[in-house]
Amino acid sequence: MRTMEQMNGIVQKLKAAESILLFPHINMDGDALGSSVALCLALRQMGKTCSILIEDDIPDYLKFMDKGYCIAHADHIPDISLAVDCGDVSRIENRREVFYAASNTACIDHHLLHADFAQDCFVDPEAAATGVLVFKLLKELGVECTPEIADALYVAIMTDTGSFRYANTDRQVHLIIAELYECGLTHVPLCNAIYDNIPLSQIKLEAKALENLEIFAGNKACISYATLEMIKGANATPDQSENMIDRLRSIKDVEVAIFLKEKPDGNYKVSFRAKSYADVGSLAYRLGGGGHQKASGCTVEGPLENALCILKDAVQEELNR
Ligand SMILES: [Mn+2]
Repeated sequence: MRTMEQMNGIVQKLKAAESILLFPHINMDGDALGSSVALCLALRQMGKTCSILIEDDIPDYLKFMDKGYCIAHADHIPDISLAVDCGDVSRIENRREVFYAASNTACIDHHLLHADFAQDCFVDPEAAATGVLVFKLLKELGVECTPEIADALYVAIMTDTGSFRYANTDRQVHLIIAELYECGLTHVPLCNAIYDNIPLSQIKLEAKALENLEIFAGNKACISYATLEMIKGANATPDQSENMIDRLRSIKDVEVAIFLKEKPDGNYKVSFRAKSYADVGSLAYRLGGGGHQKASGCTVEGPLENALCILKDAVQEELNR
C-alpha cells in the first residue's frame, strides 16, 4: 500500500512541524479551498501556525468559506509547504519561490497525471476529491472533526463529485459524508451558498454563451465560449463562466463538452467534460493540459477561430478512438 506509506510520511512531518503553509491550486475550486480550510482548521487545532497562501481571488461563490484563513503574502517561511489538490507545480506558479523556501515540501492530491514536485506526496488518483484524502489524513492526525471541518470537507467532496452525480462518486464517498454528519455537518446552507446564489450578470453571460453553442461530431460533442468582450458586455467577471461547462455537459446525447474562456493575453483557457466513455483527461494531456478522465483542461492559443478548430479536431479524434 504505497498511498498508506505516503500518508504516514506526511503525518509524521506535520506532527513534528510548528508552522505549515497551504497552497491550493490557482483558479481555486471547492475541493482546493474546502480541503485547504479543513487542513488549516485541523492544524490550528493541533496548535500549529497555519494559513492558506493564495495568489488569485477566491471566486465569489466560495468567499463565504474564508474566515480569515487565506493570506496573499507569506510573512514567514514555514516548516512545511503543503500543496493541496494540485497536480503540477505550474498551478502554484507565482508562489513557487515561497513553496520551495520551506525545508519540507509536501502535496496532497488526486489528479490522474500527477507530477511529483514535492518531497512527500500523498496522491491517490482513485479518490473522488482531495477532500477524501484530507478526511483520511485528519483521522491519522487524530484531530477532532468539528462542524466547521465537516462543512469544509463537504464542500470539497460535493463540488468535485458534481453533487454526488459524477462517476467518481462511490460507496466510500457516501460513507465519509455519513461520518461528516456525525461531526455536525449542516449541508443546506452550504448548498444554498454554492448553487442558489448566482448573480444575475452570470446568468446573462450564460445566455450569451448559449447563443454561440455549437453541436458537432454527430451530436456527441458541443462547444461554446466566453470572450472578454462577452464577459464585459454582461457586466460579469471571468470566473462567472466557470459553471457553463456543466450546463453544456447536461445536453442530451452529448458525450464531450468543451468550454473556452478568453484570457487577458488573448489565448483561451479550455475546460473539458465527458459523460460516460470518452477520456478527456488524456485528450487534455495531448494538448498540453491535464486533469481527470471525465474532467480536464488545457490552454489553447488564440485567435478564437483557431482555438475552436484545434479543439473540434481533437475531440472528433478522441471520439473516433
Ligand atoms: Mn479536486
